[in-house]
Amino acid sequence: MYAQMIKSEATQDDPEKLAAFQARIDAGDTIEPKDWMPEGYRKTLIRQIGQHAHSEIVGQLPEGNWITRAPTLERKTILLAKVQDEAGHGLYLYCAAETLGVSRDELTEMLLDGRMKYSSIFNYPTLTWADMGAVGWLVDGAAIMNQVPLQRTSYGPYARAMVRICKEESFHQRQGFDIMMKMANGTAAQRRMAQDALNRFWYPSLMMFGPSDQDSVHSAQSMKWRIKMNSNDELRQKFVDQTAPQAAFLGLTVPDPDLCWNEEKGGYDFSQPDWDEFFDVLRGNGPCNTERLAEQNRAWDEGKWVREGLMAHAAKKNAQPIAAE
Ligand code: BYC
Repeated sequence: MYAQMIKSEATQDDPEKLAAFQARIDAGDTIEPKDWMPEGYRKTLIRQIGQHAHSEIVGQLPEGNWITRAPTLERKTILLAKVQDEAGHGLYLYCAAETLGVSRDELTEMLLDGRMKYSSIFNYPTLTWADMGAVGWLVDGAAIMNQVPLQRTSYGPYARAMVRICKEESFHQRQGFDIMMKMANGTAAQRRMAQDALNRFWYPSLMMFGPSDQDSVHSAQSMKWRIKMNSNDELRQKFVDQTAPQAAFLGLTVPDPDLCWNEEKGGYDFSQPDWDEFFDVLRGNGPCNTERLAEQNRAWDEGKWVREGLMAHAAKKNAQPIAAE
């Protein structure tokens, strides 16, 4: 739907303005909210930043699931802080999207009624404590791989939000790897849990980078506008190259019999995820889609009185005459 809208509106832009805009992008300029921009550029940013913000918010659910069951007080406080960080990332990103003329409420409503997406990864359940390790190590690891280049994206508010997010995500990845180290070097039962978590999260993590380049609808235009800095397959390859040696260091086996170092290309060969499963999850048929959206809707409905109270308070305050000095 967005793709269609973007295409039709992009053609309505003045060709001279479009050429000048593209020249700015090609010269490495940063685009700021009040600058002229093609309607397609604005809409693509709203889609991508909004989807990213929603991912941060929905991403709190699988980890929030383990806050009350973390094995030690230290692990509990660290996990609590991580989940709070994700909420913060959502806020930075919603603020960046708001500079494009869409309100946070509008974005939230589009998430809640299914018009906007969030990352496929969060439709998978977190079944054991080892999953907290796998999520930090693999999911945050994949997020960083995608987000570090986005610090140089062409839209200023998005690039600046990404700088702060990346700093925090790096810490998240380390805490996940730390949990995996503890489990992988623990008892036989802990090692089994660590391996099981890797088995379940490996392919869903590869899916986070989006469909293969040949099936990616938006990559070509987004890369031309520097909204995306790399293609989906490029980032997936970098992720596998970084993560496979880490799995070996943990003494765990990546659940891919075809994974092997290819000297000639200077990277690993690996099996692709099941793309039918990926598109099915996007259509709403993943293991947790219904549960995640129901939870977001419940939180939104239950928070209504708070939002209304705050708005009424703000309106009353603004209506008060300013006291004379
Ligand atoms: N999940 O043309 P394509 C995180 C959709 S988590 C769901 O390649 P694009 C976190 C795509 O939207 C990470 N949908 O699209 C970590 C499009 O559908 P629409 C969040 C996906 O946009 C730990 C269609 O498939 N990060 O931060 O060029 C804890 C065709 O794809 C997915 C970001 O969002 C997917 N995995 O590339 C908490 C980073 N992949 O919209 C939180 C910013 C594809 O036409 N986003 N689709 O209906 C991006 O870099 C890009 O949007 C993507 C997709 C690489 C994800």
